[in-house]
Amino acid sequence: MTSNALFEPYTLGSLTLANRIVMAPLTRNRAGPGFVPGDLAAEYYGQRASAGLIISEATQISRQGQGYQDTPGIYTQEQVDGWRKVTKAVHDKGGRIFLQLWHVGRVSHVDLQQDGAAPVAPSAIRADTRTFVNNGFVDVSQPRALERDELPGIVDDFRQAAANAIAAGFDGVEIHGANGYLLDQFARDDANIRTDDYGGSVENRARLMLEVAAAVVKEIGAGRTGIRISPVSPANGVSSSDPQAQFDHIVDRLDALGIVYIHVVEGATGGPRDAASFDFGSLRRRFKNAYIANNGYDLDLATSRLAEDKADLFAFGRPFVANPDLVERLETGAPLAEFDPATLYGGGAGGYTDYPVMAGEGRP
Ligand code: 8OZ
Repeated sequence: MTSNALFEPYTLGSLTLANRIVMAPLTRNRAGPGFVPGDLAAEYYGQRASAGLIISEATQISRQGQGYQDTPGIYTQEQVDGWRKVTKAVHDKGGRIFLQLWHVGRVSHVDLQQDGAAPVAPSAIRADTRTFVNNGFVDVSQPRALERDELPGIVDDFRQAAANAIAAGFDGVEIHGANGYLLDQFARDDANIRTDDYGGSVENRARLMLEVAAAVVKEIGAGRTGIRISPVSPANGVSSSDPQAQFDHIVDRLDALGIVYIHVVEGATGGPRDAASFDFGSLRRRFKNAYIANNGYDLDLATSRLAEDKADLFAFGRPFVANPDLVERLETGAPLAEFDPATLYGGGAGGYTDYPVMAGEGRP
């Protein structure tokens, strides 16, 4: 085997990662009552601990921030205790894990909200997307626009969630600023038509995301704070007229905050990498800490992009579903297993913890 720097250790802030392969956040809809991650989640993440870094599934910071059935939270003591089992399982196997902090904004449904309330959004514009609720896919509900005086409370929910994540034993947090959820909704000028200081200009539309990042940094430290962005992804029905200017600005400000990584979905989430013309190199050049690249990477693309210094770390999502030992398979050139789409969202151990590692000498 020729040596490949992808499989060598990487220093992320004060952490040493065993390799440059990151497990991307994957929504699996298997939280128990109270939106608490259970023992199966600990087993699932523990099985995948050979990733250099695991980023957890998106995890709501509040009841209001939930948009899908059976996704886990990080706003109650029971949830913190559930996540502690997950972080222990990963750490016991020498892995590292960040928690992804999530507020879905308008990508929600009244049946998931307290007392059937409307989901919240920058503006009262319904997203052209669907969510998973009551065991089926349905159109999202009509949202209401957040009042300006509600925004500090949302920033504080992110801050508290970050503190809770550290209490649960996570190595850090990733702010979900991608895929058409609340912070991305604020950034995009088709979802945000506010006339106050959180809408309009590039600076105003970035304000909520940057306030959240600053609050999380203040709470847990820049070395434990990352963020995910998807500048040109149409995921969950967002688009914008000026993504380059918007995200160049955001990344400049994130760099000034000193956060430890930006995790960039290049292209359309889970779809074409060349969905729109956008200079991702511009984000890379603006940001001194780690750049995690995501979207449609395979071994060859990650290897060549690393050699070209286009990214530091590479996040693989769907391949981790059916390949708990993905790092070893990539390193040895072993074939990858395909996952069963029927068991991706919801259910129990089937299609979750029962994908085997490669058969071979010395393995069970
Ligand atoms: C797939 C299904 C539900 C949610 C994302 C959190 O796109 C998600 C998600 C993905 O970031």
